[in-house]
Amino acid sequence: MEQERKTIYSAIQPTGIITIGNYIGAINNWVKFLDDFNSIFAIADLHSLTVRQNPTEYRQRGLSFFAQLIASGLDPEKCILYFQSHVPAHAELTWLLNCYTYVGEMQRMTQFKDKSAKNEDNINMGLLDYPVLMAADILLYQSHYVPIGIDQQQHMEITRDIAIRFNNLYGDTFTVPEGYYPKVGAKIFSLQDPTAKMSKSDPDPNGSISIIEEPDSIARKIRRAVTDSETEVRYDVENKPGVSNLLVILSVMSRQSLESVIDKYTGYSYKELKEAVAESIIEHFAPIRAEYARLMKDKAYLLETAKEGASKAAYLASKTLRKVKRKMGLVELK
Ligand code: AQP
Repeated sequence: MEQERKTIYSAIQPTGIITIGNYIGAINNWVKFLDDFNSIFAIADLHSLTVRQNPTEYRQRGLSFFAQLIASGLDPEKCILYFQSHVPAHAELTWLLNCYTYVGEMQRMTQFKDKSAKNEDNINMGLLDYPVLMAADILLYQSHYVPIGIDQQQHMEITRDIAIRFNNLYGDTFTVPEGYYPKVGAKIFSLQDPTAKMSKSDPDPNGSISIIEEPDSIARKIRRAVTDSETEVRYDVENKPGVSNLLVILSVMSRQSLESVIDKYTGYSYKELKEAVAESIIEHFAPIRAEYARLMKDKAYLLETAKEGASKAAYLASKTLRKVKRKMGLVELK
């Protein structure tokens, strides 16, 4: 029975804060999959080295993110949860796949262009190669589905291209994965600029909310959220992106369909909507905040869990890596 289960894989970079955007677009779906899939989740700590990190903060943030994922419901008994840097196969497969990926393809990636513009003095090879590392992450585990936000769709497509290209050359080697995007909340927008993605590393703290944020701060940020010059609530993504974003957040946070939230709040004042949104976020994350605080007091448990996760991931990854090397004609040691 166990062998028939499909595999899901996803990861999060330990930069900035885990936002309600990351939660709604990705983590919330990871949790829903746990019981029915072989589930593998990583802290993508090699990916975020493409941007300069302060080592002391980076180490602390890595562990904090790990605890936030467990607190969000990623029970390590039900999934493999690990740090990407603890499984060397990711870097190794990246090199091998680099030889099947074209520079032009990488230069065309929107994220590469955006991040190059933001880091003009540090357009490093890692930034260009980021999608190949992501392809290696996913393909190492023969993943069927990758639950992610819509911002990662382009990288998902290149992952599929690389897998298909390799399979065409060498015969079936990789499962060709599919992106899985939530029907509601695939892209949560900044509270300060509702046309831009809510971002983990937004320098404006009022644009995003962390999943472990203090209730007072959540209420304040929602009160200040940018809407428009009208006064009544209406769902209209084109003309009222701020209000529509709040309705989407309310729907996921209160575990109600978007339709029923729209039905209920259409015609309400912005103040009333904002109060309901703030309350729903505070309520949704209260148990997660409490569990996070508890976990952070038990560093030994976190490190032991990370070690066990890495060892399970490394075992699976090594099987794919051996297969890839064999197909490519690298000499095997018995
Ligand atoms: N605003 C969002 N709405 C829905 N899903 C989102 N995701 C990210 N932002 C939103 C999804 O969260 C997962 C982890 O993404 P990531 O680690 O690449 O982080 P990020 O938030 O996308 O990072 P930023 O904002 O670009 O900041 P940096 O990289 O500078 O730290 C992914 O599944 C993503 O789709």
